[in-house]
Amino acid sequence: MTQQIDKPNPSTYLGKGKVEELRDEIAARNASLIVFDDELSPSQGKNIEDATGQRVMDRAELILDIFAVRARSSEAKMQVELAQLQYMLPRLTRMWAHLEKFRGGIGVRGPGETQLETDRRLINHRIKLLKQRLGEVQKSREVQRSGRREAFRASLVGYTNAGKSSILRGMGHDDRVFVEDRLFATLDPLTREIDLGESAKVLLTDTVGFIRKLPHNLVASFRATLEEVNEADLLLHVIDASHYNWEEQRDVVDQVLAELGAAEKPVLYVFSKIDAVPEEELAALRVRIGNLLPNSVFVSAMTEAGLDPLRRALMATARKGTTLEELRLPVGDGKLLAQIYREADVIGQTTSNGEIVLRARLPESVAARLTKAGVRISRSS
Ligand SMILES: Nc1nc2c(ncn2[C@@H]2O[C@H](COP(=O)(O)OP(=O)(O)OP(=O)(O)O)[C@@H](O)[C@H]2O)c(=O)[nH]1
Ligand SMILES: [Mg+2]
Repeated sequence: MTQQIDKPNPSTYLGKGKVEELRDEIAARNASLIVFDDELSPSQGKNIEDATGQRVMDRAELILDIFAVRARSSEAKMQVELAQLQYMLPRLTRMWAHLEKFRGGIGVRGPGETQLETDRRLINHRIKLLKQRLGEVQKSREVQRSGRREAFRASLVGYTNAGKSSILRGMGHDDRVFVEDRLFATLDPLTREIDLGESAKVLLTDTVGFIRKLPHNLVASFRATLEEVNEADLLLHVIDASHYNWEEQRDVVDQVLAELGAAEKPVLYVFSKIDAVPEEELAALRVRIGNLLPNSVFVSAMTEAGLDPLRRALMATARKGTTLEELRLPVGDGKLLAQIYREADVIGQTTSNGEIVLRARLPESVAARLTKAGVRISRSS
């Protein structure tokens, strides 16, 4: 059911006549649940329930429900529970009414003020506890993260179902990455080390998908997870090129990124699922995007080669900020030599005057560490 209206009615969202229409519709269809594709205020939800006699769910509650079903890790579960409790708090009176109805008592009185107060206190207590625990999880993750600070990091972000996990799966050759044709298949961030070849590596992180009108509680409680985004050197904004509405989806993602304080991050736009776009359309899209968003690549996760443009772009970016150096170390220090090959992009190796001389690309941080380990480094011409 839709309605043209200047602005939603503050007490019933729909206009008065529409509410009556809705009531008739419910009776005619014998419906037991009403879902609104928008967020309702607590009183709007209650008033519509009172007027129709049926359970009302708004967009936020529905999204929270889906999240609750998908949550796997204890962190994701805590984040969802926190968001659900925050959603519930101002709606407690109504939630109680459902409970009473469910028990089926005739003339059962409401819980009364004192019971409501108790519940409110309990919920507030639980919210505090969850926030505390999530804070601890976040701290331990920061410790983990500091261990991999040296590496070049990229985060996959984008609208839900855009193909983020498929890209991680394809790039990492890892079938354990969960992919499914459903909303919010991924809730927990997942990081894989991706070998780009020529000893260039990137830490690629998959994140929860965004959606239009994402409930605010949810954004807030997933902030810790999405901090991965703020840690990244580069954001890979995945856009489903086969979706008729990809432009709006892109705007939504940009908005959420701005809310997360990540609007200034370098972004590479990754147009995905191009195998599902008709050829002429794709050609036109490439031309248009080439002018609009020059820093973009077109990929498909369906074939190995389909991801090559992304590999090349990542390689180029990973190389920026690295310089070509000449490295000298004593012949025979196999351990040090192995470390160099592991951490730098070695281009050539010779021996001169009892020393191994390497030409290699490496970031400052690695150069500093190798110098400490006994390698002599000078800028190569
Ligand atoms: N045709 C085609 N389908 C794809 C491609 N990449 C992903 N898909 C399909 O799109 C759906 C969503 O893919 P996911 O990788 O799970 O998407 P996601 O962005 O991780 O989704 P969420 O985790 O829910 O946010 C799945 O059914 C995939 O099989 C592609 O390159 N081509
Ligand atoms: Mg996913």
